[in-house]
Amino acid sequence: MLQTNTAGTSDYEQAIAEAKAAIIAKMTLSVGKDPGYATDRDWFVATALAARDRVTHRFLGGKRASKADGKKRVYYLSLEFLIGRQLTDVLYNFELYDIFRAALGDLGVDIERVREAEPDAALGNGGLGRLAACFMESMATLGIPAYGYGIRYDHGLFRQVIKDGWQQEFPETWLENGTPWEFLRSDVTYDIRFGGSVETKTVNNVPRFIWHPSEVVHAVAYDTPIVGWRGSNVNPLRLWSARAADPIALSLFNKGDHVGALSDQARSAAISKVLYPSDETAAGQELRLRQEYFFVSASLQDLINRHIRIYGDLYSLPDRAAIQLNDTHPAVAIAEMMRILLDDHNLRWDEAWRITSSTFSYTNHTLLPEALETWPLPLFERLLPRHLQIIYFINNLHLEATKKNFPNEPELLSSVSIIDERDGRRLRMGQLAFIGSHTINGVSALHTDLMKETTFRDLNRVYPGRIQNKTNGITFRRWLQQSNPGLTKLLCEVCGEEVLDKPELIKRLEEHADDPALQQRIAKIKRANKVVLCKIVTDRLGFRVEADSLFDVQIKRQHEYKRQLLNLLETVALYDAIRSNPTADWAPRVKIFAGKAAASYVAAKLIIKLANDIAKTVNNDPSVQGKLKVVFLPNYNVSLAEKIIPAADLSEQISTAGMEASGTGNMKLALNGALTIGTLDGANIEIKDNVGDDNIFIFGLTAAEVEERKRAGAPTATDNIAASPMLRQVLDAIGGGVFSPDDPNRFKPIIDGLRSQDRYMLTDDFDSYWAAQRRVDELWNQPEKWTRAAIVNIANMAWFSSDRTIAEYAEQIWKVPV
Ligand code: 26W
Repeated sequence: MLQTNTAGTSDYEQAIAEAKAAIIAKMTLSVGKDPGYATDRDWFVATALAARDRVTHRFLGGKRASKADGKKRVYYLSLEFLIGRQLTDVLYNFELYDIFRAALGDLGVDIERVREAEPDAALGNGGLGRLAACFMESMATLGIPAYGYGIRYDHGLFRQVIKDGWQQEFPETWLENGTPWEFLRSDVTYDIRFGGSVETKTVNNVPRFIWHPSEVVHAVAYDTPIVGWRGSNVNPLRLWSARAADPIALSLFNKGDHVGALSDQARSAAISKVLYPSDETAAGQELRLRQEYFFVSASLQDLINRHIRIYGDLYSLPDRAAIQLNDTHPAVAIAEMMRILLDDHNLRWDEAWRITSSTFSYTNHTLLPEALETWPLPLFERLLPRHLQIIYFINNLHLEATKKNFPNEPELLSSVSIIDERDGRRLRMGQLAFIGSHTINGVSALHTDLMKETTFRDLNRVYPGRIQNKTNGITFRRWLQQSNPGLTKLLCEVCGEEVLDKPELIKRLEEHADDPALQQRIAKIKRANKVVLCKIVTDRLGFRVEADSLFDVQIKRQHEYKRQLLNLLETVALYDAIRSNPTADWAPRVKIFAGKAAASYVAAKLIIKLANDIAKTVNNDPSVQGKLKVVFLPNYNVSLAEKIIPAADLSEQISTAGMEASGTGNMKLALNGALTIGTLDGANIEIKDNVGDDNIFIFGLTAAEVEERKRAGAPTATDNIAASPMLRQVLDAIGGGVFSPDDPNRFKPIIDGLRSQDRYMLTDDFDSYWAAQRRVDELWNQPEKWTRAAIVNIANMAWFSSDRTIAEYAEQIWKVPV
C-alpha cells in the first residue's frame, strides 16, 4: 500500500516530484542550460548527476563501514572493464527507474532517448572485460568490499563501420564530453617509474638493491561507483589515468622550446590513451607492457597504503586483502609486490614471498598458444630492470625446489621455468602468475580440466591442488531484468517477486512449461523483443526482416576458432538447398551476425567481408524471399547486445571443441529463452547439463576427439570434403566467386585455407552441424514444442548467475564471508 503524506500526495508522487526537481536543478546549475534548450545529451547528464547524488551517499557510507569493521577486501585487477552504459544500471539497481522515467516523462522527455544518449564505456574487448564488469556488480550485490582496478582509457574499443562490406576502424571517443559517473581523485596520485638501472650495495652484510629509474609518470585515480542490486552496497571501480610528472618541462619551456616542452606530456599520457584492441593475440609491444606495469604499480601502492593506514604493517596483508589477477595481463604484480616488500619495506625474502603468494590468485581465460603472454627479456629488462632481477630469483628458487622434488625428470625444468629458452629468451607470464598465486582457476569445467592436461600440466604436478574451477556467470540484473523487462515481469508473476533476489526460483517456471497460456505469453514477449530488433535492422541497414522468422544469432568477437565461417558455410548450403527445393518445409530464418575483428587480423576481416557479400546476394534474391535473410549488424557492443539477446531464438556457440574457455554470451542468450546450437565446448557443456539434452542442439567432435584427430592426422580436410558433396558445392561456390562477382578470387584464401590446413576443423564438423540445423528447423515448425524448450532453458539457467560464481570465489579462493 502506498503511504499518503500530510500534503495529501503519495510517497510515489513525492518521489517523482523530488526526482524532477533534482534533474532540473542539475540541468540549470551543473549543465548550465535552460531545460527548454536542452539536448538529449544534456538530459542524460542532468539525470545521471541527479542519480549519482543518491549513489554517493551510499558510496561514502559503504567505505566508512568496511573500514570500521576491518573486513577483508577483494582487489580485482583487470586491464579491461567492459561496463557499457550505466544510467539504467544505476537507476534500476537503486529501484529508481520507474520514478525517474515518470519524472522525465512529466518534463516531456522520453527516458529511452536519454538512455541512448549515454556513450558505451567500451573499456574492454570481449568476454574477459565483460566478465570483470559482471563480477563488480555481483560483488557489490553480495556486499563484498571490493575495488576494481584498471585503466581509464581515453579511447575504448574502436568503433566498427562496415563500408562496402569491409570492416573499418574509427577511434572511439566516450570521454569526449566527459562522463558524469566518475569522481576525479587528484589527491590519489602515485609515481610510476620505468627504466634506468639497479645499484647493488651491501649494508651490514646484507645485499640491498637500489633502483634508479630514468622516467617517472603519474597515475591519477578516477572512481566510478558500482551499485549492487537494491542499492545494497556500492564499490569503487578505480581507473588510473596517466599524466606527465613534469607536465611542461619548465626548463625547456623557459628556453622557448614550447613544443619540445610538451613532448614528455604526450609520451606519458600515451599510456592511458587507448585500449589494445587485440583479443586472443599477445602483441608483445612496449606500450602494452608499460600499461600493464603502470596500472599494477598504482594499484599496489594504493592498496598497500590503505592497508598500512588501517593495520600498521604488511604482515597481515593476506588476512585483509585478496588480489585477483584477471588473466596474466596484471601478472607483473607478483614482482612488484615483492619489490615493494623487499626494497621499500626491508622485509626478508621468505617473509615477502609468504605474503605475496598467499595474497594473489590468478584466473586463466584462454589456452590458445597465441594468447599466452610472453615478453622478450631485453624489452622487459630495459623497462623494469629491478623486476627482472626479482623474477630471476623467484625462478631460481622454484627450479631448485622442482629439481629436488623431481630429481629424475630434468626435462620438467624447461617446461615449468618462467624463462622460455626457445625463440629468443622470453618471460612467460602464465608461469609467473601460477607460481606466485595460491590458487589458479579456469572458467568452465572443461577448460579447467584442459588446463590441468595441457598448458599447466607440469606446473600442476609441481604444485598439486592449486587449480580450481570457477565456471563463469553473468549478472541477471543487466542481462535479464534490464534488457528483458517483459520476461522479468512474467517471471515475477509466475515465480513470485522474490525471483529478483533468488534466481533459483526461476525453476518454478518449468512447472508451467506445458501450459499453452504460458507458452503463448512467452512467445508474445519474444516477438515483441524481435519487433524492436527489426526496427534496429531497418534503421541501420535499410532493409526489413520479418519478426516471425527464426532469429538465428551469432554475436561475439570475430575469431577463427569461434567459427563464424562454419555458420556462413551452412548459410550458403541452406541458400542453395532452398533454391533447389523451394517448397520444402524450411524454417524461415534471419541469420544475424555481429562482432568486431582485431584491426590487424586479416583472416577475420575477410570473413566479415564474406558475411556481408553473402548477405548482399541472399537478401537481393527474390527466390528466397521470406525464407532466408542475412544480417551483419555493425559495431557490436554491450548496448547492441542488450537489444539482440532478448530477441534471439537460436544461439550459435559453435567453436572448435576445446578452444572456447567458457563463453558468457551463451549464458545470456539461454537465459533469455534462445535455444543453443553448439559444440561440447566451454560452458556449453554445463548449459546442456542444466537444460537437458532435449532442449539444446549439440553437434560436432568433442574436445577429446579433436585432440585425437590432430594427433592421428587423419582424416584430412581433403577426405572430409570428398565425403561431403554439399560442403564441396559450398566451397566451390564461394571460391568460384558466386558471392564476389566483382572480384571472383576474393575468398580464395579462405577456401584454400580450409582445403589445405583447416586448423579449426570446420570440414570435420560441417555435416553434423548441417544435421543439427535441420533438427532446429523441425522443432521450429512445432511452435509449442519450441516454446516449451525455450521455457525449460530459462527455468534452468539460475546457476549461471555471477552471484553464484562470485560466492564461490569468495568462499573458496578469497576466503571472505558472503
Ligand atoms: C594479450 C592479448 C589477449 C587479450 C585478451 C589475450 C587474451 C585475451 C582474453 C583472454 C580474451 C578473452 O576475452 N577471453 C574470454 O574470456 C571469457 C571470460 O572468461 C571467456 O568466456 C571466453 O571463452 C574467453 O575467450
